[in-house]
Amino acid sequence: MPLSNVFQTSCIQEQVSMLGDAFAIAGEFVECDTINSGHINTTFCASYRRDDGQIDRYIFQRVNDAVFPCPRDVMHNVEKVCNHIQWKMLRVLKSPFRQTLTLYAAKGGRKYLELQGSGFWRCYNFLENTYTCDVAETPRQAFQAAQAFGAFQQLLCDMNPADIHETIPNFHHTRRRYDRLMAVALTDKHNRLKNCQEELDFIRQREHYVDTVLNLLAKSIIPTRIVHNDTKINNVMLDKDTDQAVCVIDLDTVMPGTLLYDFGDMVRTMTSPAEEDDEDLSKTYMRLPMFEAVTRGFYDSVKDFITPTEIEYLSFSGLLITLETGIRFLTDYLEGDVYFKTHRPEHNLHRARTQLKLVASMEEQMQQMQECVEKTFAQKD
Ligand code: GN1
Ligand code: MG
Repeated sequence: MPLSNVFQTSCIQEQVSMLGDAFAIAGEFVECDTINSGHINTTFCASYRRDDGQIDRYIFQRVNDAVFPCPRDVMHNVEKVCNHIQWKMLRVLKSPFRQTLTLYAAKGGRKYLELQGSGFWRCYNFLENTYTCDVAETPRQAFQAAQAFGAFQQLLCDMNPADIHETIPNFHHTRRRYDRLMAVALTDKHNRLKNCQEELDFIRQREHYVDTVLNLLAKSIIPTRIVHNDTKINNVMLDKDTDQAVCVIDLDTVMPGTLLYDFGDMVRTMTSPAEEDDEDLSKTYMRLPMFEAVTRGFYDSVKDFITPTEIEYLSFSGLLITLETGIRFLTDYLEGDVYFKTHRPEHNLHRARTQLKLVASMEEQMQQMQECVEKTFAQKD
């Protein structure tokens, strides 16, 4: 039976087992688990037993083509970035391949498989003895993750921007995100505005933030760089024994942008002790020691190329990206949960609330955050 037919008729275990063959994976399929941490793509970890009994694991992922209108462009970018990083690791850093993602080729040699009616699939190496976390439990984890995202940026700094497609145009265009929320609130198609008027007002009172970084970019006061654009703490694999960062993952949104977007999203996801969707808002706040760890880790990797104006806006970027993410969750809530995967009623509203709580907490501590950045970046070594 052709693979695309299998996908229309069978259970997920059977579907994933068939993928191994399409990606020329050696061995017999054993089992697969769903990985539920991402909000966008569908991800499985599958294991295969080789003839000598050894079990190998692989990551299979279906690219969400509602979010990424052109998955071929996404795959083009991911492949370019993986190749560039592998080349640099080997040629410049002389490091082994553990730190890099490898895409497997599918039938025909492309690094993805297109199945009629079942979308775009890719297969990555599974990084053994690593883990991800949704919340930073120790400053070491935050330091390691921030250092890794900084190093990722350094690795990409000599990539040709013409090699990278803009897979989601205006991804971090905070002004457009804000205007879209206001437009969606006005129509209120799902009659949900009554549940989030307070949140909408909170955002409206912060409209003056939304153009700040866009203006810096437009006037070339800060440089446009190729950045990761989705630097959630769970997009770094950490070593199970040492907590050392091993590899940056989720390369789908690598696009031109600013380093401030990456720093900002780290502050958003590494400083709060609560998960992004925790309904108990008293648990969400900005922890200064974690902010210090993020700042030190990032400093360690970017100190040689970051510009003074970028440094000046680092702490503000935490506030901005957290507000922007709150705006995006609230927009999706009002639109009827069409973008982010949700796992319970009001899930997007709960997510939006944590973001806005975190914004308020950062506003209260902005001066300390700023002092921490200045102190860290004033170092001589
Ligand atoms: C999505 O794919 P994932 O779960 O790492 C989203 C990010 C948001 C994040 C919020 C393509 O990231 O932009 O910041 O959720 N990715 C896309 O948790 O929209
Ligand atoms: Mg992602």
